Amino acid sequence: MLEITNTIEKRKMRDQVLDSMELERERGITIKMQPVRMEYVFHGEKYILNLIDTPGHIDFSYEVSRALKAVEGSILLIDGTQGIQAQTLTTLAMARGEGKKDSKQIIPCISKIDSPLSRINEVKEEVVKLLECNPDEILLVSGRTGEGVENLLQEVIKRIPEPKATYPLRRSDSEASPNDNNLRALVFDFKYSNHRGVIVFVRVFDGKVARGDSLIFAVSGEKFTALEVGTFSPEETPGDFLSSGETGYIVTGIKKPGIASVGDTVTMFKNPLPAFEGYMQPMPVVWASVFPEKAPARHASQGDAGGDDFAELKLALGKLKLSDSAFSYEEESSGSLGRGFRCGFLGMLHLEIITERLKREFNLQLVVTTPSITYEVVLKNGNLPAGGVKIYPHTIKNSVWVYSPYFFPDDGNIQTVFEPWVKLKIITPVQYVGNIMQILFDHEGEIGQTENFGDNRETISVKMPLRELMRNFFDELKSTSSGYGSISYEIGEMREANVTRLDLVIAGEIVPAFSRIVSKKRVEEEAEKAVLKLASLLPRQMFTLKIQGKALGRIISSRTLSGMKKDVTQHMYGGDITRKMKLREKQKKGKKRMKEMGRVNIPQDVFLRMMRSQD
Ligand SMILES: Nc1nc2c(ncn2[C@@H]2O[C@H](COP(=O)(O)OP(=O)(O)OP(=O)(O)O)[C@@H](O)[C@H]2O)c(=O)[nH]1
Ligand SMILES: [Mg+2]
Repeated sequence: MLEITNTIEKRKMRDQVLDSMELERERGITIKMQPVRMEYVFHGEKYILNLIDTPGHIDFSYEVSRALKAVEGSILLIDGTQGIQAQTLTTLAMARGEGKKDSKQIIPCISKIDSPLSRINEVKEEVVKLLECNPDEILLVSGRTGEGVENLLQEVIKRIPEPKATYPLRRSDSEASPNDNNLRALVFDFKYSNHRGVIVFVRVFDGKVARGDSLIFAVSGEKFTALEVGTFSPEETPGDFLSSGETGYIVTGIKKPGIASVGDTVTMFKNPLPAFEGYMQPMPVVWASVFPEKAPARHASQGDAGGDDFAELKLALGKLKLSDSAFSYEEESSGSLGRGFRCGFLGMLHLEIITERLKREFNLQLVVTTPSITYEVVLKNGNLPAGGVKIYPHTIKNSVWVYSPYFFPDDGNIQTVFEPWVKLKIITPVQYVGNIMQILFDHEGEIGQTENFGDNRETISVKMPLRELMRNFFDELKSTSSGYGSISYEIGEMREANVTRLDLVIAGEIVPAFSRIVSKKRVEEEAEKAVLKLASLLPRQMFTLKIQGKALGRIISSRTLSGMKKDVTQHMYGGDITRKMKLREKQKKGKKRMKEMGRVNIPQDVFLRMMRSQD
């Protein structure tokens, strides 16, 4: 389990993930769950264990929640050199199925016991405190030396109940024809293969499924034939059938996107049974727009802006979506950047990984806009923004959900704005608590409980606007705590927000990609910072250029970039001063015309650098 640290480490992390994906073997941070089936003989009996490895990083906790529905219990692995991290608390809450009836067995386990840096006894104390368990229940393992692993497998067999069918069986088997097998399998993940279409990863709860069976998705209603069934050992290994209690895959041959979805239930076409409850669709937390870098030619024929690059990007996004069900996107068009896509991500690491995959795997040159979040805006009148909003039923009257800063309504049309808050857990060594309190204060944090957490560490519960969390909070926390603080968060309630749209204006024109939502309290500071940054990045033009920050209906920050001086009089030695002046006058006029007619050409690099770390 790892946490976001500073920017360099973040980049390293992203690269680790991508490298391991390229190698097709997991060596870096896990971002996708990985099912594995293994056999184990214990006291002369053969057991089949269906295991799923899950990611530890907060952005991918959705994977954990999905995997949990497919299993009977879980192993909570705690790094013996790190102890309990903030993320452990979130994962644990999920594994316990908080608020649900069927809480499942959890086996606490301390790993890396071979390492001289392990603090086994202290970590044990933390675990006892957290789980309110007996110290003897905690297992010790090393993935490196293999110590304790056999014991762990045996404890899984002893402590985790064996899978049971969930659907009531027919009164007598004789009543059943070969076709009405009570199959119910939960789709907890899927992937896409060019040749074989969608391959769904399933946990079979009831009945069994064999190759050639005629099946149907209970929710989407799509019928298909099982072209192949098999298990993960850990590679996909074809078999004759999958039966109740097993985890495996079904090759569907379906090539249309949007049909297979996680949480759907696979059942027999001839004997369809009710669907499982399914999963909540994860809400994107971070939004950013992605455009092909080759901006459309200025006067490109209408409707063809972006050309082939756009089509390629569209294809690439479709493919990514087929291996990442939590990723979402839709088409949008922006004046200066042409046609692109508004994409929703589960967090910043998710965003970085998707955009990097687009570049590396699909060889696309992209412009990615500054990430932003969703606001719910209650309008004064019914005048809807021109785009970039969603209207959901059953929400506040006259309200729209804005997920594109450029479309955030003008202040005059806003009654109230609501924004998402996050519930934050921080675990830190006690000596950093003072400094952390200061940055919490700077980020509008509402400090709740603080609790001593054994071994001179402290847990702090905080509520904070998501907007503030995104304002470099992770990096700041990591640096004030010398890297020892860890954070985990979940999205909480919507609260009223005091925010406004800040536009950047270049030569009198708003550049939509640079618009952002900022706290009204910080609007001046933010405007000044953005204008200065843009001024430092923009190449000098032939003419004088104004860069302005505009918010609350007025210009609040402004810089002028002087034009490049090309001395038109240079070739004239001495001579008549009035002739020189005449020439300069002429040049001035020419520049004015350029300014009026010519649009400022913003190099793509400037977009990228403006986006990179807002601070
Ligand atoms: N000394 C020692 N190092 C280990 C052990 N297990 C894992 N490591 C190292 O710890 C690092 C992280 O291991 P992973 O298995 O990727 O950890 P993880 O919990 O799966 O991480 P996420 O997938 O990001 O949640 C790697 O560099 C491993 O080589 C162990 O038992 N002992
Ligand atoms: Mg892992």
